[in-house]
Amino acid sequence: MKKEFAIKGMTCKHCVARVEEGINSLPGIEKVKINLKKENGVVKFDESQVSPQAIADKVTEVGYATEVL
Ligand SMILES: [Cu+2]
Repeated sequence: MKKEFAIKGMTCKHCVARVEEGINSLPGIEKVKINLKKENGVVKFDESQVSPQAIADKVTEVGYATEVL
């Protein structure tokens, strides 16, 4: 399944990399596309292995406010 997340507080490509790495560390992640300008991320994942909430929790854990859209 594919979900979009609003991600607030990213200021540079390092922030993007941190969010990407965090999400990619979860099981079942297939594709992560983070957009700094739009302040969002689109994640494709296997919903039998990971939930949208778990992805949002990870983004929060690495330091950014997020919301599942
Ligand atoms: Cu940054």
